[in-house]
Amino acid sequence: MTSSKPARDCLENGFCMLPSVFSPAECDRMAGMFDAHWEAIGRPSMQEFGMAVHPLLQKIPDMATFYAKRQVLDALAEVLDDQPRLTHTGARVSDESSDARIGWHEHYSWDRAGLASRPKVERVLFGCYVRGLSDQTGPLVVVPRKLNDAINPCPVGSNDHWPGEVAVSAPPGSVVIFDTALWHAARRGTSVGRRYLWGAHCQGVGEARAHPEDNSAAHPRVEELKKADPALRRFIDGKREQSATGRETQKGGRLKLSTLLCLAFIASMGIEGGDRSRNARKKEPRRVYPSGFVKSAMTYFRAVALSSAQRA
Ligand SMILES: O=C(O)CCC(=O)C(=O)O
Repeated sequence: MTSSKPARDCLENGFCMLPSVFSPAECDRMAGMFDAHWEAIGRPSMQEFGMAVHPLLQKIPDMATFYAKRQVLDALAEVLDDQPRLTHTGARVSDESSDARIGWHEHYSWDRAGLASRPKVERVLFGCYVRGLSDQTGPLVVVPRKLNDAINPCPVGSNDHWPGEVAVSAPPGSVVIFDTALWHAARRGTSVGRRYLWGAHCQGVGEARAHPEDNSAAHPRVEELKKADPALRRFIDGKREQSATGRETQKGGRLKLSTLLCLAFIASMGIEGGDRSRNARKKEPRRVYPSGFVKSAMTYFRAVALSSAQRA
């Protein structure tokens, strides 16, 4: 189990916030894609729920360019304690004419009896709040929970204040990751304008259970983008990254530096080249360290780079 802040926050509170993951220019591009989609489908009313876009990657496939953001993938890997796999994509665009609130709900859907003993968060949602979260833009509201807490019934009306609730605030372009077991709601903002939320559900590659909200990202344009971005391909296809030694890597597919150095050092014992005859050894004693170590480390890193390039 990891001690990164996102993972600790999710274990302790059921959610974490990654501030300003996306730049203002990226946020404007996202908003532009949603505005263009709204035009293309005949300018639907934003009343009640707003414009729901599900599955997002089938409706606006170019949004896939934002899904394999390194910082988000790393945090997901820490929270899930496994390499993340994309299982659902969706979005909601709302404005001042939409409902004042989305009522309390959670997305757990699996056997609740297992919550008390589960060793980790098995499935999360992540949402990117393009214009941020505040009273003005409309906050996400959550009831913090610990990993092994039960999901108790909502003690208040769906749109009522829940004692202990927390309104999450975040700057534009931030991402909130939260446990599917977290009770949450959302409020309309006090300002005029569109509130853009897009995101996903994710599980670890090792978590095979189906979920009623799973949806597909299959689309020819997404296939093209996957070819151009191996991280996106791994995220959508849920394939573990292979290391240069052919072994599956864990979490976000990254090998730890300490592991690489150890392997390189062990390899250095057998890679010393040159003339090893008795005479040659007499003339110039064999130097195993550091030259052999450096050489084999370079060989190993070259193999890692080559294997990454081949996979790409
Ligand atoms: O609009 C929001 O901030 C909440 C979204 C939500 O309830 C959900 O993604 O399940």
